[in-house]
Amino acid sequence: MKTALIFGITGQDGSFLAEFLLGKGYDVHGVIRRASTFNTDRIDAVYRDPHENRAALRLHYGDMSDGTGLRRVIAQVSPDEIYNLAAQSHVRVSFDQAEYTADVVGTGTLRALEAVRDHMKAGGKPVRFYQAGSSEMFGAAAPPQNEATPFYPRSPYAVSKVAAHWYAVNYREAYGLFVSNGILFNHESERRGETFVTRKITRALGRIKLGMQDKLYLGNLEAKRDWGYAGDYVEAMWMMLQAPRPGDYVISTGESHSVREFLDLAGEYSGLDWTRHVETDPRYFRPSEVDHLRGDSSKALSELGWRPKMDFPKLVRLMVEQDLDLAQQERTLAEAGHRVVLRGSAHR
Ligand code: NAP
Ligand code: F7E
Repeated sequence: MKTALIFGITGQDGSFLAEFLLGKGYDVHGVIRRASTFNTDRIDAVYRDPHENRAALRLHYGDMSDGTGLRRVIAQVSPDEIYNLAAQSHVRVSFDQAEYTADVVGTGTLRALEAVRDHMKAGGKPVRFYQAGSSEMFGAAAPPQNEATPFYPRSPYAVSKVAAHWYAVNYREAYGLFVSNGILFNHESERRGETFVTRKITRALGRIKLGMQDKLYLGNLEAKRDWGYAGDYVEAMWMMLQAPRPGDYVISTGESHSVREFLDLAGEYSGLDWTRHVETDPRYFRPSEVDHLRGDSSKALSELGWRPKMDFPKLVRLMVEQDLDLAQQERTLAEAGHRVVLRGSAHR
């Protein structure tokens, strides 16, 4: 039985990956941040109280800004595989919190790699390391983007991911570590954070449909993204660590759509004319935007046998239906006198 350690297990991808690895019989350990409120919603369904069961999923406190803690967790868990998914992952927020983003995303990755290097040097068992890279690293480079496309990052987030990418490459070349970079294009799901544009849209349309909200404020509707499904993408992460050699892989659908096209389809599935509800708010514009991302993942297909399973219309439908259900639950609560807070538009 293999042991995996996931940094960022409470995030969208971390939760899908934890379920995927548990399904494969892994012992899964995850690092969570201390927060004043519970932050494990996405993994609660697979978490079992360790007092009651021999739990296959165990959680440890840690933070990418705290190298000592990361070392301690790695020594204690002695994992076969580490997945570094932890990040301040919001591009717009990274302009407001640039130093913090660099520390967690860039230097945080370096801390984890240093810990792995020392762990193995001290006689720990070999560790395979997955680094969560991003299509944002391509930024202004023209589509289609593949592993040979030069990076042209357009935000502090993207610059930090480029640093993390090159740290990973360097530790592979300098110390022979098994480190793979996934260069993942946008991937969404019913668990996507509610401040990313797809989920912000489907959450709002669900509430608008049920009469709980009237307006949705958005930024640039012309940006194009290559949107896939998170459940498909975590499988690619695992495949990279099962390959005979480490490498860097673009993971994408090969199709791009604008935010406007996402709205068209989501509006159609919700039975709403979105143009009557959406307004532009410049606070959601970015100081420097990424206009068009469309990936070419033929290397992942030929070397790993990976291809996406869910197409764009299915993804949009899944998110719309899920968020209509959620809105229905909220309305039921509201009608029963509970206070329901609609947060969507207050955030980036
Ligand atoms: P996400 O939902 O924002 O999750 C990020 C995770 O990182 C959460 O578990 C978060 O913990 C944790 N985290 C944040 N700051 C941390 C810190 N200082 N120390 C330890 N953990 C910290 O992101 P995601 O969509 O699952 O993405 C996973 C990874 O892939 C990220 O590295 C992201 O940048 C990258 N990526 C995502 C996409 C995409 O389209 N989703 C595409 C390319 C790359 P809390 O829950 O406590 O906040
Ligand atoms: O924006 C535009 C916005 O925030 C997509 C992260 O997972 O994927 C994600 O980064 C587009 C941008 O995702 C709003 O300007 C318009 O052009 O959903 P997003 P992102 O910036 O592409 C990459 C691959 C990552 O690695 C990141 O971690 O939509 N947009 N109006 C808006 N975006 C937001 N968030 N909110 C708006 O109101």
